[in-house]
Amino acid sequence: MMTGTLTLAARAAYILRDNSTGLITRAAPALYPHQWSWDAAFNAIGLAAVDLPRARLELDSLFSGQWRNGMVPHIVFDPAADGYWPGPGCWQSARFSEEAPESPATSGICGPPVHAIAVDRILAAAAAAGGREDELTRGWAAHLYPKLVAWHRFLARDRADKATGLLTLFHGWESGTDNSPRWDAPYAGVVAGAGLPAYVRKDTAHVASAAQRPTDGDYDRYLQLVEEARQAGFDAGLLRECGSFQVGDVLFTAIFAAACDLLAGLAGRLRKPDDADELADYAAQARAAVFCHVDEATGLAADVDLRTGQWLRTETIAGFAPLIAGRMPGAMRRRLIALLTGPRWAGHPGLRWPLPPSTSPCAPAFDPECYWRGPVWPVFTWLLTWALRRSGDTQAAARLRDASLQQLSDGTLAEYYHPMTGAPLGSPGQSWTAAAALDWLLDQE
Ligand code: 2M8
Repeated sequence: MMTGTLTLAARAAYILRDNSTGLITRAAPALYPHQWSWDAAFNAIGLAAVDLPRARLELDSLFSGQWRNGMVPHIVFDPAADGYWPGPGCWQSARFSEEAPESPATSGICGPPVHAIAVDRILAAAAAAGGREDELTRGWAAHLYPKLVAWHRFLARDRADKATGLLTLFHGWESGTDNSPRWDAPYAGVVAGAGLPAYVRKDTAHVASAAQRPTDGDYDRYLQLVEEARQAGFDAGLLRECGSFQVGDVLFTAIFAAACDLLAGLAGRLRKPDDADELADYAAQARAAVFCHVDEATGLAADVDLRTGQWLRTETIAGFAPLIAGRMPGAMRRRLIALLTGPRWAGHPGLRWPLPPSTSPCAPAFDPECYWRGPVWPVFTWLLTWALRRSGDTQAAARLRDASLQQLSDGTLAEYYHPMTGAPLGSPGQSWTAAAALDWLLDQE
């Protein structure tokens, strides 16, 4: 291992320790002082490389916020933290839904279901460590397993859209790619009502330039959707009737497919054959839905605006969803990898490093500085390397990992990066970026 590599690993481990409250890992030191659902899973993956007990604790504390209906909320709030808006007082989830726990306070929507991927990585790290840690971790996974199954059942029951098979989201935040241009058309139909309570944004105070964050108009619509969700008691049935934002998300569905495969494997090892069959069935249905939404013209998967039936064809990173779902037909896989490494994506000549930006530089909506509209997100690069390795494309995965480690070598471990200049953007010391770096650097496989 080179000294630079060791230094970066130490820096990443330091960031994860510094962002810890002792119970949870804050998604970022100031911008996001609470626990986010998919951040927690990625953080647990990074932690597994250095501290297995903390990796387990990370998911345990997240699942302490699980709702009675199985939903894992997109934020579990730290009562001691301040400085984030919209906080628990805005959501008031337990007041509007009997499904929500009184404590800890949580948001009322969910996030991408990457948790079974994290459990799989933690189990692998524990198996490599062997001995007592391995035994403890296997016991822990058996204990967490029913909660994971309840989460997956919630998604299959409440969120699978009957017409498309895609999982339905009622807020762009549920996708994790908040202001991505993939949602521009459906958001155009969200009208911020006159009765919207006055609010003060806090996020822009924590970044170098407000241009790196969503606009005030975006936030009005975000808040409008929170208001709608509260009025519907966060109930999917009601939101399907009246929600002004309803999309079938190919990336979320693909993540669900991959996570169901892994959870089915765990069910098998725990001798729960009926669960294993049920989960394998969810995986097959989700995967088929993703593959059915690959657009012949672009080769990318397209989300669907469920209120209009319109396919959303903007070239965003979510279009690579079939790679994440895995087990795609060979021709689809080859086309996607050629696209990913080609001039519309990681092979674009203007890029600082050959890494796929969140929106193609060739798309009219591309904005290299603004959040999910163009910058490179290292955690997403990690997800792609994980998927490529899973499908046996180890060389493509290694090239992305190496380029990403170059990108991270200044030690900022930022939330996202300018694709052309390589400048760090958003929050410095973002936990999931540190976690991705650690997993890449200390990977034993
Ligand atoms: C971002 O989202 C939050 C809202 O949930 C925000 O902007 O305030 C997204 O990047 C999301 O994917 C991520 O989980 C969260 C914390 O890192 O930040």
